[in-house]
Amino acid sequence: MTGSQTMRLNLHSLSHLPADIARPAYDIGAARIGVVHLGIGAFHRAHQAVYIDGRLAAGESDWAICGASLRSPDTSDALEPQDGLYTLAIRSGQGERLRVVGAVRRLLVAPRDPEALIAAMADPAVRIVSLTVTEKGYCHDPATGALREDHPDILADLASPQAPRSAPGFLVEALRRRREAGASPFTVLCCDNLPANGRTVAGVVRRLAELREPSLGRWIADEVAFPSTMVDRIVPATTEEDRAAVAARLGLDDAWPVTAEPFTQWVVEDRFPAGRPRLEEAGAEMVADVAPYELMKLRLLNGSHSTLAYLGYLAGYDTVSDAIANPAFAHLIRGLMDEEVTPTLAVPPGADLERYKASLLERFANPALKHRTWQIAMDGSQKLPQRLLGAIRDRLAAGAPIPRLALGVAAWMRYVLGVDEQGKPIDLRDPMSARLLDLAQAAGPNAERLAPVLLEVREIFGEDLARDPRFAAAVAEALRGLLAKGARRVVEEGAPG
Ligand code: CS2
Repeated sequence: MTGSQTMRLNLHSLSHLPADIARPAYDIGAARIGVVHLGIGAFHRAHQAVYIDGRLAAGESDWAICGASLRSPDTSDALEPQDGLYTLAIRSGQGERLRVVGAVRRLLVAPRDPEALIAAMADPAVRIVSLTVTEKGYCHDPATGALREDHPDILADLASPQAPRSAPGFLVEALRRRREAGASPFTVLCCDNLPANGRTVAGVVRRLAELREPSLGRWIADEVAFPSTMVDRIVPATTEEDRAAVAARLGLDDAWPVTAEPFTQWVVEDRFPAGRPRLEEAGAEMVADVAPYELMKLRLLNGSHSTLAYLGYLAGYDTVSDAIANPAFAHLIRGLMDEEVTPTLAVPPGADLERYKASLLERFANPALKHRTWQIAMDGSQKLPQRLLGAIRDRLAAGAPIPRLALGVAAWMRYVLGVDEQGKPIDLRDPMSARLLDLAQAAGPNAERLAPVLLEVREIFGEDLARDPRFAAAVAEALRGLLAKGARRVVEEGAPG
């Protein structure tokens, strides 16, 4: 616990910071809002906001951020008394660097006042609306990318379009207002780990607009840019321990610091008709086509992450670094990347895949991060398609084997049973958890029943994969091993096949 006597981090106390803590080196009061960000969680604050902070410091004062929470008010409530300031703790085996970030100049809580958020997005000074609302926040079908027109939030947004709940609902209503006012649209910048994220969000937003008003759908299709992005930085959820450690170094309380690894990468398609900050000068890569970067990252980093999360959790490892410290886990992940994923990738211009993969293993091993396997295991139904199933489709099309990719999918199935290998309940967090648990528990711990029942979930596996006998056989075989021997033994004995 942090001491209740300690002063809070905010604009007044900033001057009390010890000299070794980096802080905004610009006139915070002069910064004007140019970006509205939906989903002001830890990832945004450790990633995009840091790039923007760099541009504010360089004198591009029109690009400060108004951050909105679409669900829980907790982050906004923590940062409001801090004038939007928070600490970023960058951690590695070599130690920790702290930096106070000033880019977030205004905070909004959408469910408390949806109108305030729409008005902020409709302000012509805002030229970018960026998003990190997690995969499930787009209300799309994970297998096809199409808007789920039966999603409860989408139904609610169609019934009360002026007081939306969903991210697509806010985008559509704010864009409608801008069109009505004769203002030019903002650029929509998706920063979530979705495949072709700009294109996917464009499809969802256009469809929702069309359902409201066909001409609005056409206007959005013609006028609004949705550049795709690849975002990368490992940002574990903040813990009480992190809060206490940061407060001890600041000599001030920060109710919601964020922790991250040193590595950071942002590859952005350069389509910003309404203008943008010079992100390239803050380290972002502005490119014509993000697709090869995105496939590389989603399949190598996130695919390995999800595989490590399910197998690692089942094997009793609390964090990614604990799991990867077992040489058999590191060997499995290296094999997954080299043998099964790399052949499905196009190498991005100038990238060195060998170096990239070696650096991923080092990043996973970062002992200072404490990135919980349970955290990464969340929302598997939304993550598997782009992380593992895309590579599986490419491998099957090439007639190539998939033992390690199938083991990742089987580990997710074993996890969805909802009890760990010691018989203790698993806190399964997934928007589809009720249905998945029902299906899995009815099938029971039997690979011949469990695998086919879960493969029938079309939102995850699509029409094609469920019917592919090679896929079904590989998953069932891996699942048999997991149920009979447990995850640790399966990994230590070597991947099946
Ligand atoms: C992780 C990602 O939680 C997860 O599912 O795989 O958040 C991962 O840490 C980031 O994508 C890294 O850029």
